[in-house]
Amino acid sequence: MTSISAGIIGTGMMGRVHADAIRRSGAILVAVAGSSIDRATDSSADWRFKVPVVSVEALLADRSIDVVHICVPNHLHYEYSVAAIEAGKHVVCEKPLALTPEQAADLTARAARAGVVATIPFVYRYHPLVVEAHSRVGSGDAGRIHLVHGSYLQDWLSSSDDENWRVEAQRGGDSRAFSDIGSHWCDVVEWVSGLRITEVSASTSTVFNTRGSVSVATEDIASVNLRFDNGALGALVVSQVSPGRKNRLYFELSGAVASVAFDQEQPETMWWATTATTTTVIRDPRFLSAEAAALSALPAGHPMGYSDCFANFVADTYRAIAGSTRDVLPTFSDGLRTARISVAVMESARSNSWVTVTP
Ligand code: SOE
Repeated sequence: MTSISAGIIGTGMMGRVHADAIRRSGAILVAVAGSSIDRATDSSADWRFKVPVVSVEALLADRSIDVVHICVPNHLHYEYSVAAIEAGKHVVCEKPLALTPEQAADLTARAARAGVVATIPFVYRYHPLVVEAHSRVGSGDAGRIHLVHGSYLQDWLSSSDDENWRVEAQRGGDSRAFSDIGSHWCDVVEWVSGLRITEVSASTSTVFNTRGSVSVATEDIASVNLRFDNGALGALVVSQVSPGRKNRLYFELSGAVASVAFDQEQPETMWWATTATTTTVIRDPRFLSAEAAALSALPAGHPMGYSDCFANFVADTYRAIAGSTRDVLPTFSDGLRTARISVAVMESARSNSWVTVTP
């Protein structure tokens, strides 16, 4: 996989995460670009390795670059993705794919027309035990799923002093907490269960109307009831103001035969239970499905985590560029899917009613 050359636009926290994953995949990180060369040089200085800093235009014009990773604030995702696709690049674009479902649909169509690989980092699919849950539920081991519930809680915006571009609707989009992290939860539960969310009934709350000097209209909390296409019910709580919860994505599925639960912050174990038995499944590749074992780069007892699932995702994107695509890979159409769910959630909160998610 060493023949792939990558460039990154964006030098914030996610730019750094992508840079690590690119290097771990064995690809060459050719250059990085940011909103200004000076700022990009400053912010990439702590990446622990030197990457040439260039302008966005120069990065897109560089014929040696096969794939562009877009890690800039949300309002720039559409513009840079269009430019990268027009430049003939494969694209990895951070989520949310765009600020509206219309833009997300347009990007999905453009990528398909151009025949480029276009992926979105719904990386939690790549925890080996999430793949194990997917494979057990997909084989029918849990029986028909009738309940899906959980939460995604963070605390990095718990104080009114906590500021970030994500809180501003202009740069982050109309939905913040749901779009930023609720989208991950919906993606992972739809993937694991094989079900589709058909309707949502949501309430949202903005705990701090101002943060520092910024006035905030985007939601800190979303509480969402769900209906799935097989008749299953669900419930999701999303919050970025839950002290002590750092990045806790938790889901639990109950089926006719078994239940399964996973906590992103404890990714070395998964809970699997029937009415007669309760099991803590350990990430030991010797006892997992072939698909889950394949993502388990380390033996049991050598903890894997967030950066490993991110590296698995980037390596899989590059495998697709090299011609072999696997079912797990989240593409722009998955970004479009979650954009449609986000819009339904926001509409439901506004109208105080159940809203159908565009299929
Ligand atoms: C910030 O909320 C953030 O970095 C998200 O943007 C990521 O997608 C999530 O994985 C961790 O939290």
